[in-house]
Formats: sequence, C-alpha cells, structure tokens
Amino acid sequence: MSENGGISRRGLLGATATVGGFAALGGAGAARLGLMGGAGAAALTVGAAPAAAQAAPAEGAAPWHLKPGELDTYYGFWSSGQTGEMRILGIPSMRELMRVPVFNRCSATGWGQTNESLKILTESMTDKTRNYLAAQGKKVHDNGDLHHVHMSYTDGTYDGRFLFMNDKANTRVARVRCDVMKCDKILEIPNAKAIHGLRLQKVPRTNYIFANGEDEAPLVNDGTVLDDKSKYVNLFSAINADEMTVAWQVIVSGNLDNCEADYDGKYAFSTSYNSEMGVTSAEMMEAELDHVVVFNIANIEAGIAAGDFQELNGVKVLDGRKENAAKKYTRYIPVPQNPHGCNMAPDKVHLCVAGKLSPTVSVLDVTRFDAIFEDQAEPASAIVAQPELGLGPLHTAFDGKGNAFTTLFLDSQVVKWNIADAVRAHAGEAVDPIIEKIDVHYQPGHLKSSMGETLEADGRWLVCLSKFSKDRFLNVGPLKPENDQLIDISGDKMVLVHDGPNFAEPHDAIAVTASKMSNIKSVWDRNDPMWADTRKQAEADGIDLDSWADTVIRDGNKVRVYMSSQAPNFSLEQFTVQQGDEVTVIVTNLDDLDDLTHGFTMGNHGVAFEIGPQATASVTFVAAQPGVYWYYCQWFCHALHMEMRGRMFVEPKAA
Ligand code: K7E
Ligand code: CUA
Ligand code: CA
Repeated sequence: MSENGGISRRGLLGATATVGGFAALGGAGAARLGLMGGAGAAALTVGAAPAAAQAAPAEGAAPWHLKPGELDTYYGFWSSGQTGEMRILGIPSMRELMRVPVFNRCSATGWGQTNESLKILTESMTDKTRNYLAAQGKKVHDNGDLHHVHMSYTDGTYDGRFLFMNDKANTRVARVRCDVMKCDKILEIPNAKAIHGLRLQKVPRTNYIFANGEDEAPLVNDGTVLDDKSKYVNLFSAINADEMTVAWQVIVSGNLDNCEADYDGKYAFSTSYNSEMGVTSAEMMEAELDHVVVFNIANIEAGIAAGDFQELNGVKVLDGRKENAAKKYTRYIPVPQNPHGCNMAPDKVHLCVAGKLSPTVSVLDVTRFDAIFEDQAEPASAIVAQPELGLGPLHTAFDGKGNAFTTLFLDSQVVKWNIADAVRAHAGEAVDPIIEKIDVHYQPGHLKSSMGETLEADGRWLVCLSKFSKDRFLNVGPLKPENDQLIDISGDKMVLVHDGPNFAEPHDAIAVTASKMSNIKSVWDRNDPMWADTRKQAEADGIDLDSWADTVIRDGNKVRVYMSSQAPNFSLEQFTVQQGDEVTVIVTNLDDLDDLTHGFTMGNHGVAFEIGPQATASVTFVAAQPGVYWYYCQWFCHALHMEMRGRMFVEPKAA
C-alpha cells in the first residue's frame, strides 16, 4: 500500500516552508504559512493528494473491521468543540455510539430544558452571568466549546468513575458520570477567562482537575481597565473533583494554553503561547521563546494553609507570577515558540511540549523539577531533548514502549520518534530519533493512543483528529466534516486503517479499554440523585413517584402534572389547565427493560425530553394559548408507539 498517494502536500505550502526557514520566521511569516489563516490557509484548500491509494486489506482479516454485532475493544470519549457535547465512539470501528449533551441544548433529550438539567446548568453560575442571561430573557447559555475530555484516575490509570471536560466559550468545567453517561455537575470558573487546557491529577487519585484560563483579562474586570496591561492576568485553576468547587487559583505570568500533570502527584504544567501578554496576534508571536509554567502542588497547598492568598469572588487566589518566585509556587521553563500541546509520557519522566511555530518538541525531565524549585538548577536545565520533527507540531501521544507520536499540522503528518534517542541526540550522540512519518488527511490537531495517557499505555491504536477532510468524502457543501483517522501502531510500521468523518470540531479524545467501563448501567436506579428535587416536590404533593401516577396538583397558578409511562401508555391520556398556568409535567418511566426509553413531546410548545428506563424527568412551561394540544412519546418504544399520546386542554382565561 502506498502511504503517500502521489504528490506531496508539503509542496503546496510553498518553497519557503522549510523546517529551518520556518523556525526563523516571525509573526508575518507564520501568517503566510497558514497557521493563522490568510494565504496559507487558502493553500490548504487546493489540490490535495488523490485519495484512492488506501487499499483496504482483505475483508475479515482486518482487526479494525468489525462484523455486524461485534463489539469494539475500546471506548473512545471525544470532545466536540463548538458543538458543546461529548461523544462516545467505539475503537477500532470508529462507530459513533452516543452523544452526551453537556454545554449545548439537546432537542432529543431535553438537556437544557428539563428542570433536572437546568439545575445542573445553573447551580454554580456567577451573578454576573445570571444577570447577563436575565437581560437576554434566558436562563442558561445554550452553547459551549468543549475541547478536552479526560477520565478520572486512580493510581495513574482510568478508574471508570467520571469524565471531566472544559468549555472555552463560557469558562466552565463539567463532569459526566460514567455509570449513566450523563452530566451531573457544571461549574462556572470565576476570575479566569476561557477555560482551555484541562487535565487531571493522576496519582494517587483525581482529587484536582487542573484548568487553564486562556484569555488575559483585568483581575478586577469591572469596566475600568482596558489598556493598562499591568492589570491583566491569567489564572490557573485547581478544582476539587469530588465537590466540583474551585479549590484555588494561581495568577501566572503570560497566558495558559494546554496543561498536564505528572505521575507522581507533585506537579502540574501549562504551556503559554502568549508569554508576551500581547493583545494582537502579531504581539503574541514576538518572542522567540515562550514558556511552560510548572506548578508545585504541595507548595501551593502550603501557601493556602499559611493564608498567602487574596479572596476574589469566593476563590482563594495565590500570586505565582515570575516576580513572586521566592514563594516557590511556580517555575517558568523557556521553550520555543508559541508552544501548544503538553503531554506526559507514561515513563513518568518525560514531558513533551510541542513547539507549534517551532518545528521542535521540547522534552522536559520532570525529575529535575525538585532541584529547579530549590534554585539548585536553572529552569532550562529541565530540557533534555529538543528533536526537530517537522512543521507545526501540536500534540504528542505515547505507545508505552518508549516511542512518541507527534502531529505535524502544517506537514499533515504524524511523526513517530523515540524519546531515548532524542535525549541521546541532544547530548551529542549521532542518532536520529525519527522512526517514521505517515501522511494524514489533513492538518491534524490532537492524536491519542489507546490508554496512552495512563501507566497502562498499550501501543495498540492511534486516533488522529484531522481538522480538514477536503476530498476524503462525498461533498456535502461548503462546510465539510473533519476526519478522525485510525492508525494501527501495533507493528513496526504505522498503518492508516480508517477515515472517520466527524462534525465540528472534535479537538481531543481518549481511548479507554472497554473492561474499565464495566460499571455502566442500562437501567436507572429509582433513587438516583438526578431527580432528587423532583422527588422531594412529589413527596410534598403526596405522590409516590415509584408507582403509577396520574395526578394533577394545582398550587395557585402553578400546576404539577404527574404521570407515568409504561409501553405503550402514559398514565394520563388527558389533563386540563388554565391559560396562563405555569405547568410542570413530571414523567416517570416505570419500564425497567434494557433500551426502553420513552419521551414526552408537547406539540407546538417546544417541549421535548427523554425519560430512560426507571428515570424521572420534568419540564416547566407556561400554557399561554388556549386549545387542545397533543403530547406524544417521541422515543420509539413499542408497536403502538404512535398511539402513545394524549391531550392537554388549555381553557381560555376567564374574561
Ligand atoms: Cu487541545 Cu484544539 Cu483546544 Cu490543540 S487544542 S488542536
Ligand atoms: Cu413510549 Cu414511544
Ligand atoms: Ca509567543
């Protein structure tokens, strides 16, 4: 099989795009090469390599080709960027298994409309956001920008409890329960702006979620400061993963992009592409060197205990800027240029920082950080290798056998390289750390190896999330899908085995061995905390939610309609309210079979939600217009599913 398929795409980037020349270019040069759009980006859209060269091996022989009914061996948890949801894919089939709404409004499940989801979406909202939304006549944001999904750890590997994820658009962090694959907590982060990088403490277990604020803003952002840059800061946040509260924040020098944590529970790290604290893209590319911030968790906790913080919007905020180095909360390691990805190798030693505007990955030895914090060594002494890998390195993954895989955005390639060889080359030995390059289609961002962010990295599969698909699929209009590609990394050669079109914009993914996920339920527990408030209200109304309920409770102009569902019936085939009533429909699904979900859609009212087996869910709306309105079950549940419907009668307001 040809891995290249003809003409080199690298040629399209123009003659100036040599590795050395690229590194030397300043801001304008980078813009020309297409990292920032403009003419370079246009070059990405022309004549890609012919796609025909990927010959599929004989049917049945390929381990990535699952027959109907065969199950995948890995769960893939995908972000979805500006779609705002989390997705679950099977690996190696790359079949999409589920979408889990988190920051978005979901028409199918009622996420963002049910009372149960609205509570989760609003309970940690800051007053500023609440007031903003009230001015829009809204209760919640209905968009998000979800870049990074990570699973909770115990002892350096996935424990199947929770998934955590960021929202860059509205500065939030969310938690998804793995037992039911529903979001149960959303935390708006005060003080910080645009939560981007998000990683978890790996050992002894995930007590902290580390979350980067990407955008600089005045620390007191009350409309009095615009141009005084000395008042601008960036904040690193540590979130208590069990309580979903902000544990502490650290003010840093420069901005924060991606982050990571070690395998000893001592340090967290963040890349900063805007060490310049510029506000224009040209200013952000001025310096040859930006930095990685290293956070010393124990020293920060000691600083909090000693009271060395200011309290800002209810959060303890420490000063970890460069000028406060004596406190030993942070250290700044210089790396070239506008670094992006930040990935800890499962060898527990090497942190790989991708250069983006530099063709290098800087390899930092985290065992040297103790000495750097004690001022016994220079920060730069942590850099033990800096292999030149190609153009636009963004993220790195690991096979657990000493090899690393780095995406090259501009080259549209994944490069496989050996970490130990890179360290030897840096020390002056004549070794080439690069093992192999493979073309991907096109412009890859993140890539993720199976179990690669754990001590159980198994070197089986590599998912490469390519940002452009161009000619790889039938044309669907100006907006094209992205292309998540699957690469078999189990042999000596990387083999590209699958293209997976995907909708905007999966930045990141993790691949988790299926056996880690044995606690996923098929039927809800009737006492699930998800509807605890609804249960409390039912008890106050004298309703037993666990048995067939068909009662309408009037409470002033508030009406609570309790009904049950059991295929193919709702317990209430009709109910009556008055025009102007605030109506809450509470449905409990008494079916307890696998895969027997019902729905409730109120016609012409914009109301629809999912009720899983043994679940309770509710929606509140105002019955503003008189008439007969049919409600129906929108989740196919029975041969008589179409007949599963009833009428709401809204009586006109007395004149
Ligand atoms: Cu993880 Cu896309 Cu937010 Cu790199 S970022 S690509
Ligand atoms: Cu119940 Cu369809
Ligand atoms: Ca910079």
